[in-house]
Amino acid sequence: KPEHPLPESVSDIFDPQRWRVVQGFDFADITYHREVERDDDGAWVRDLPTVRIAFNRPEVRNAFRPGTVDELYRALDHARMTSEVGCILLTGNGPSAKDGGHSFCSGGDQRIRGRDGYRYAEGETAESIDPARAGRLHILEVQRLMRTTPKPIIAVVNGWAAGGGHSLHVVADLTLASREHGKFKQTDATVGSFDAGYGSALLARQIGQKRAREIFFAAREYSAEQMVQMGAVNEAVDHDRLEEVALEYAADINRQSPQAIRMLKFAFNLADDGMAGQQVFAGEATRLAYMTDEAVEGRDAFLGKRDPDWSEFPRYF
Ligand code: S0N
Repeated sequence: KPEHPLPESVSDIFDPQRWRVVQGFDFADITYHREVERDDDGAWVRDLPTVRIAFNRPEVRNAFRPGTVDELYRALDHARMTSEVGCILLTGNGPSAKDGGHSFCSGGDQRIRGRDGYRYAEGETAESIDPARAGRLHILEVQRLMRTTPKPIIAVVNGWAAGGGHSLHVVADLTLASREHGKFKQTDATVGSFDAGYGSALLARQIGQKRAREIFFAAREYSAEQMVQMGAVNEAVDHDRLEEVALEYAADINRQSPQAIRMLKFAFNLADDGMAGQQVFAGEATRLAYMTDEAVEGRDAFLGKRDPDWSEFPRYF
């Protein structure tokens, strides 16, 4: 039986009894936990199907720098490829030890954004930086991975969702937000950036053009309750119960057929993702088709150098 000691607490609403650290990673800017069942002494009993990925830079309202985005991508991809995982919670650790502020994510770390378009890691200069990597807005790759991961992702907004952090909640499949500390503000235009992809266009699909334009153009602050009323957030939850309620949503999702959830997620994405969305949905349809006797007959006929015999397979109508 593997030993999974109780993890260190990483946020005010994190219950170490319900999680273990996912091993094999050495993350600096995020944390990655797997839901577990433990006995009364805190000993690990078994893994459960939900994972928790969290920004871990509360002193800068969980802003992401290039290394944060690399880590986020790796954790998400690991969750995507772990068959037993059914649902992913994306959240922020904290509150900040400096001033007690709560944050989900405040987007790109503005301190490392150079006038030359580069994003600098600590210690890098214009001379030392690899130009091929330096200008990448690879948070957009994370957004695409969130869309193509065949498992629901729940944004658990425990504090500020601002700028690129606001976009991540938009891209997530569901959003739950702290009634007391969940705050939403699309600051892109304030700092001269603009998520002209999912962050804006998908938001307009979700809540309508007028509201989405208001959020981006005026950069006002909204509460969790206001976002629920607009249809951008599923539920505003008492702060103390936020992760518990998120795990309840995840448990409901995990009780459903994985195949049905996968097909539904990709069906919801299809129209907005255009031909790329069609491709992802079609890939799943092909996977299912390959499991039928009809498809096996096609393969066997080719390998047997004979004509396929379709006579046993009805033309469903
Ligand atoms: C979130 C806000 C509204 C919270 O306000 P509050 O509670 O008054 O806290 P502050 O005192 O403002 O903040 C506390 C400390 O945290 C630092 N900080 C906060 N956000 C960031 C940030 N995004 N980058 C760097 N530092 C941040 C504050 O400076 C403060 O530090 P101290 O205590 O030392 O003074 C408020 O903080 C706010 O508006 N934050 C900025 C939100 C924002 O505009 N984000 C960027 C928006 N654009 C994007 O995200 C696009 C993507 C992007 O930019 C990007 C993506 C990947 C790679 C690079 C980039 C890039 O282009 O840079």
